[in-house]
Amino acid sequence: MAKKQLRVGMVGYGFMGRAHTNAYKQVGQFFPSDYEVVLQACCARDAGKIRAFADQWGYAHTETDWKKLVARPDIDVVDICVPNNLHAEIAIAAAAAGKAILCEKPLAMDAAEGRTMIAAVEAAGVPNMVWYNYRRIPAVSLAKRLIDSGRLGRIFHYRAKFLQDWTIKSDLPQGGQGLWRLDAAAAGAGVSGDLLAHCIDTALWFNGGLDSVCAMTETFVKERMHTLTGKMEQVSIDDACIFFGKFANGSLANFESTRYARGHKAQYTLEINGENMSIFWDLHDLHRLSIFDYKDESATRGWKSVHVTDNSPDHPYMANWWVPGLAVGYDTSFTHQVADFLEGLSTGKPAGPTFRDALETQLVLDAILASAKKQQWVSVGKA
Ligand code: SOE
Repeated sequence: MAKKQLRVGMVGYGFMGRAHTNAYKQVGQFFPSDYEVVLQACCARDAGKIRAFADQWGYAHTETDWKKLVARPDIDVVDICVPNNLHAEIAIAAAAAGKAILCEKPLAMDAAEGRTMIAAVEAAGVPNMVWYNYRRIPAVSLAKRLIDSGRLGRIFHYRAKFLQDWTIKSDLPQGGQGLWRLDAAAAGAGVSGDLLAHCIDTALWFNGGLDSVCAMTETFVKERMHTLTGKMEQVSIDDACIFFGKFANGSLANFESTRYARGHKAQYTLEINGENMSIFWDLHDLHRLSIFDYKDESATRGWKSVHVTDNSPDHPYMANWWVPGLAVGYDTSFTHQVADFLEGLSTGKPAGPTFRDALETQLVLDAILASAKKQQWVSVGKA
């Protein structure tokens, strides 16, 4: 039977543009579905750069104005992988044009802006999703299954950190390609929105809502040259953010993120401690899940390291890859996300996180920044 086409129009072509496009190219081979994903058009302001990207990755057409891309009748889904301050405008226009939307994280600059995006996609009735890709690392998805099975018992603690070191140099400019993450006008926030957003998304998915938070942020380098103005300008993003919190289920939260942890490139770790079981995961060893099961016999009880590479359905997504024992990587979390999105289109049961799901993370981010500013505990807003 002929497959339905899902014609992608991508806005942006940076690191995430490559990660998403790689997923679109892989998905049909490894996760066959009712849909054929077509790389129809990509868009960026620089005509030469976007042409080179299109040629390298196989997009049929290019545009230099996102409004023209969104208006194209030959596009079914708009993929937004541009700086955070552009998400809302593009998403709202794409929804009005009846396009499905896949939006990079975090959803918006803040929860208020996120709500306008939700109103737009829900009024238009268009499928929507946010690229919180780490949910779909097989070991992380397996952790979710274990938590949902109730085997952990009462949950006491949730702990996560995301450490990097790429902004330590004080002469690194802010603004422009890649470096927009250091410019508050483009990014909204620093490590909280960029890195902790991932940790928060996974935490809420695993352990339910956070009720209140108490945060501390720091900006270590106060001024940086702005690539676009050529002048030294104040840095207003959080370079580091640490927060505590209380989940609605009574468990305690402990989160940390920084781009100043020398030697750590992308160390995202999470741990959840329940009365019967603890689970630990580390992005630097992403196919392993560490599990301590108190119900194991006492003589041999201890932490075990499960290599989540069995090609049985017990190991999420792995049956579609290689033979047992052979790992897949970071890139495939995006492929899995597209596979789930397509399944959601086929079944009518949307895969998460939808824009509405991602609002929960945005509300926690708003509460963290407010708490750090006020130097007080803050209640997390309700969706
Ligand atoms: C920042 O360095 C970054 O690229 C984030 O923007 C991504 O979301 C994260 O997955 C890896 O680090």
